[in-house]
Amino acid sequence: MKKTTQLKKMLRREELDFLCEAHNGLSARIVEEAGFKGIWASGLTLSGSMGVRDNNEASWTQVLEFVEFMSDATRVPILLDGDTGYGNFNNLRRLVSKLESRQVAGVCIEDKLFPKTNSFIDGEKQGLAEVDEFCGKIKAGKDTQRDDDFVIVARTEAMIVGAGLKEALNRAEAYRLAGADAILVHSKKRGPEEIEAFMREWGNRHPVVIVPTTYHSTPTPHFEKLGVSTIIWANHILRSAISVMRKTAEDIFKMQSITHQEDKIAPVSEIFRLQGADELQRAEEKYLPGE
Ligand code: SPV
Ligand code: MG
Repeated sequence: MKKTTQLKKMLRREELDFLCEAHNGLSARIVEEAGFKGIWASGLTLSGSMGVRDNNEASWTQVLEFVEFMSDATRVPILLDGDTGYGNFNNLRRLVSKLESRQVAGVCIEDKLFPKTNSFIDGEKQGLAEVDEFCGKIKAGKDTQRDDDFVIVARTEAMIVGAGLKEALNRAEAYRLAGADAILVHSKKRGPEEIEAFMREWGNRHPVVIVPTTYHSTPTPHFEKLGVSTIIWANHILRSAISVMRKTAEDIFKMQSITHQEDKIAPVSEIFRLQGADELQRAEEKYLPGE
């Protein structure tokens, strides 16, 4: 099944599904091998892994290059966190074409202003896009895609900026009518109250995606009962890598030796396996002239 179709079906299914964050080809492959049926190419962790801020400091073509490596490395669909679409409707049109050509299954765009700031940094100070302008962007994206199953998720930041439930619902409905395949509603509360309130009013009008980074202690089945379609675990692969990389670097620095690391870290052969080195060996035997 095409990656786009897989993602679209995942969003439309009654059952709860999950996307897990990855930020390069290697982490994407690890997430796929763990069993995830889809990948979130997170703006926060893509930028973080590049060593820059989540403020559109990396250009959209740099993001595209990373997500292309991720797409090449995996068979499950990738939903790119496309921030605001990196500009207006026209920038989004070009992004959609380029993502399709790289077999990226969908893009999520949020109703903030370019250049955006991460939702967990001074959320209240951030401005929202005009509803009509954002709806035009969604429509332009949908009109551009050549594959009917390419997915555009519209994300509202209404509750992040403190504009409230009513604004979030109005925006979500406008984005649904504009043609979005799903609505991502974001909250930075420590508990699930905003999501609960949203889901109660929204019903099952259209698939809803959530990102429970701050309200992580709510048991997952609760969200299924609320009717949430898909949960994104948005940043945990990079965060776990940071912890282990730091510990390893500090230990090696202190010990001036690597010998005590050997049983704690992946063997070199695991890098080769994840890179698919064996396929190249077979291809060399087939295509290179013999001795
Ligand atoms: C991301 O993973 O980049 C997201 C989710 O957009 S959040 O960081 O919560 O804004
Ligand atoms: Mg993001």
